[in-house]
Amino acid sequence: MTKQEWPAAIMTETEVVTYVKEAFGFFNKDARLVCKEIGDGNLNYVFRVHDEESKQSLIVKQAGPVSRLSDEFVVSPDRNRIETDILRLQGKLAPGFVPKVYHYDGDKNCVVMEDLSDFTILRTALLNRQQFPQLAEHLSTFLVETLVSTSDLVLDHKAKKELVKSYTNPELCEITEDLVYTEPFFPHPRNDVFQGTKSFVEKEIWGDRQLALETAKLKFQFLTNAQALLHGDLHTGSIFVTSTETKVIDPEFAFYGPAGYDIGNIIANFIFAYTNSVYTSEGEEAFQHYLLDTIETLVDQFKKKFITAFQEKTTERVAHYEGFLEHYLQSVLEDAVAVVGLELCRRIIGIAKVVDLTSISDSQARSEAEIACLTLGKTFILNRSDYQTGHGIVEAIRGVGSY
Ligand code: SR1
Ligand code: MG
Repeated sequence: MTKQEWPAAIMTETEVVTYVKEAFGFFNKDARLVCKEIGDGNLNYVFRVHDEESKQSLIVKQAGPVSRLSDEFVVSPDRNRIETDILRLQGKLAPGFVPKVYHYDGDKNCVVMEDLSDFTILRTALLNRQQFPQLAEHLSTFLVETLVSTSDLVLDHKAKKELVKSYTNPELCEITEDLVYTEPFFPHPRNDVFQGTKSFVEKEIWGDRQLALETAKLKFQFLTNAQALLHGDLHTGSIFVTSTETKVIDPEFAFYGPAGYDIGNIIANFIFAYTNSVYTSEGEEAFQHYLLDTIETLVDQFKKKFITAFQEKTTERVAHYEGFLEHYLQSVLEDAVAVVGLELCRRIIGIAKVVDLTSISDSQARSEAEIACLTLGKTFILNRSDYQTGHGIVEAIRGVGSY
């Protein structure tokens, strides 16, 4: 399907009100509804609709034929069907960790879901130095429950292949293949490097042939290893939090890929929050300690829960052979560490930035912060098999720059 053939009609706020009243029927016909477009992501339109009287509310998320970031990215609105299906599946595998889905409309390419406006986006909360003591527990549970139960360890292999078909997501995968695995590692025209960071990137990233080779190996791993059903874009902007709850949103990049991808992605984004604190503020040691502790606990709890889930849920006979569990877990962690490195590099060199770094207003501090992340990213890509514990990963972070 070409860009021109896709239905492009993004609803106006007024049309969304009519839609939820008439087509979907969640509110009373005479309810006084207020609608506001609140999307701040790179791809979709997100409308919050609320009834001023009853205080009931919901979210309508609509997919257009191109990304909001740039119409260079032509992306199938089928991502909305994938998002709906995976939210329903994750709601069963990891109850309480995703928003409820009320309705999916394949003609309008929209999904209607629970409004989480009592929650805060984790990236914003961390930039405001808020702490969430249960975050690592919650995220390690979510990761293990969604990754192990969708893998060949647990599922009948024919049933799993049906899921692989259903979650084939070529356009969204192509974005990741390009923006995460390819463009950042050579002088691609779409890259956008901060002036003070440029000479480091030219010499230490683009000039390093061993690094290029390792990214090629990792790209082929991403292209070919249909290991588990991934969220596919699990950064701190895809997580909503309160002091007691964690909800994972926005799984439109979902597909069958290497299980380490989601784990590595979230760790890298914790490192961006940590970097923001180190390079913009004095006297935030307690907050920085919290973030490093969250990374360490996330990795170690993931390992612990993974071992339990593997032992309790694995149905594949040969996976019980002595040594296989250790082999499997080690390779997942190796992939995760590599993805930490890729994500650290691509958010600095590539087109899709993170506010944790772009908001550092002092130019020298920003360059130093970015170079620290790139140095760490390179280490994690090149030496990915050396980090098998939360402590090891945190020690590597502490060993770089002003960290
Ligand atoms: C064109 S989309 C750019 C980035 O935003 C998404 O959240 C993904 O991370 C993607 O790489
Ligand atoms: Mg998103």
